[in-house]
Amino acid sequence: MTFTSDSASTSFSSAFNYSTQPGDVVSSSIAVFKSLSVEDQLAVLWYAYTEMGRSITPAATGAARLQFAEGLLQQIKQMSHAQQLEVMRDLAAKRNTQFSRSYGVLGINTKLAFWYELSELMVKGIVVPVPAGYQISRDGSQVLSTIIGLDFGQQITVLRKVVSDMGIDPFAD
Ligand code: 45D
Repeated sequence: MTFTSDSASTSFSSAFNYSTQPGDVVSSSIAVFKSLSVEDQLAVLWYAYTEMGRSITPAATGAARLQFAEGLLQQIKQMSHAQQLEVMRDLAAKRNTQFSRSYGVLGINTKLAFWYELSELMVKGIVVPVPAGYQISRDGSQVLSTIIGLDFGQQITVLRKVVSDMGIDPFAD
């Protein structure tokens, strides 16, 4: 047996062993999140941020990697609220735009830092707010409360996965 298949089966079986453990909640949260409408995905991200805000801040502040997202954030700041919403919808819907392609080349932590910064800009009133009466779907509220109930490391795992799947990777076929 080659080294490669050996180590592959090791990681597979350890994933299998954890299948009744919280890892299940993490992967089902990711699956449910991806099945949501684009609107609900954005709303769930926002509400997750409002719940997690205090725990994220120390980890995310001073993230030097934000410099790689600076151009995109500057563009967002120049846009109308309607355009800002359109850009976020394009990212979540994986619509092939210049913005989605620029986002796609960012590293995962930079993508997280980008969304974190957007939330901060929302708090400051620079980025379009979620409408006060926005009605989130049942699946959306369920996945949101699941995410809120996860420990911080699991929350990061879910968030990394969902934001890394947004946008367009210009180098993928
Ligand atoms: O009109 O670098 C709707 C660590 C409805 C450490 C809408 C980290 C219609 C390393 C679509 C709802 C890994 C900890 C409008 C970093 C409608 C490191 C509007 C982690 C207007 C960075 C919706 C960082 C809108 C982390 C505007 C965990 C929605 C960062 C906007 C987490 C939603 C960041 C936004 C999160 C959500 C950011 C902007 C969760 C942003 C969420």
